[in-house]
Amino acid sequence: MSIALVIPDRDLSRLVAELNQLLPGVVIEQWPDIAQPEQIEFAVVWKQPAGSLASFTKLKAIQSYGAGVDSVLTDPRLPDVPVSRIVDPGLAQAMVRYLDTMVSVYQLRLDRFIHDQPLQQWRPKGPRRLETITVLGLGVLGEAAANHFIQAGFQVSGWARSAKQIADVRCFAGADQFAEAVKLADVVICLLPLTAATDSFLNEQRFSSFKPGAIFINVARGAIVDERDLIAALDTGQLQAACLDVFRQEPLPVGHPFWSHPQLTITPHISAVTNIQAAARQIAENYQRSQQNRSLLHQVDPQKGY
Ligand code: NDP
Ligand code: OXD
Repeated sequence: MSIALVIPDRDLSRLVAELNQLLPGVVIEQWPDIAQPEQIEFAVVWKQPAGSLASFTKLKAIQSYGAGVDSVLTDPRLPDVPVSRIVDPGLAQAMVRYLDTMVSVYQLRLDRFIHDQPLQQWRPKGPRRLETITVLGLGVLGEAAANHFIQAGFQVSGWARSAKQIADVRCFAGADQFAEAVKLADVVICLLPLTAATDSFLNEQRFSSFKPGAIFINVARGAIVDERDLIAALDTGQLQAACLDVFRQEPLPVGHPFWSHPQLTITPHISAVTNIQAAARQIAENYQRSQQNRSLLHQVDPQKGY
């Protein structure tokens, strides 16, 4: 009856303390210091090294320590057990707050004024007119974002794999309807999962479907975007600006062209950070469910990749 935390390079003391309280008597071990791998029945993982779960021969379930599972499912030696992810209203709230803030930043042209400050340039200009928003991905986070921007008075479209009905949101589905979904948007927000189908999906061809001069915000995964094509779209003015919270390689390497691009605003993957208490409650619940051979909360479909 042991849980392994396979979450490298993080201080896990608060998570361990929460889990000890919620699951008294259950042994919590931290990878790589796993005394008896054959006793591990439940693994909590985030960017686990490939093959690190392979020695857990009694594993019943895997819990991602985040909302995304891309880094979990790409492990070629992942045990064949159910995988679940964190779904937390607090996480959605944090994401909506970040997106709302960034849209205000662009409305007020703060991106330009912050850029002008070290140059000592005084270039006043009125707010940008941003009226239409398209959200790519209408899952837990995308739907929360779409609903928020409807309430805030924007015209909102959304795009997902399957058809959706969300009050006041123009919903589009499937690759055939992508261009239609984005063509009128002043701001396009990416909240897609990273899967085989979305890897490098936002490339030159897709950016060319955007409204000329659109603003792009990526809070999903860096690898959904073709980096060179994004820079080219900024350089030609097809995109007037972009905000990136996520990157193909994190931390974003020193010297990467994104750091110094004047039309880019960068944040270090902080738009919606996993809340330790909320995550611990879901981990405890799913651990108990796995012990009782019940289905897990927020289980993902490995075939779809999310
Ligand atoms: P969900 O799984 O709830 O939703 C995913 C959405 O994307 C669904 O609407 C799905 O369509 C759609 N989708 C998936 N594949 C495709 C495709 N090929 N074409 C069109 N639409 C597609 O995910 P969440 O909303 O919870 O999270 C989204 C992502 O946000 C996570 O995967 C994670 O990578 C990222 N994230 C980033 C954080 C950060 O701090 N930056 C924090 C948390 C999450 P359908 O509904 O039809 O299945
Ligand atoms: C997540 C993330 O997927 O933090 O939860 O990116």
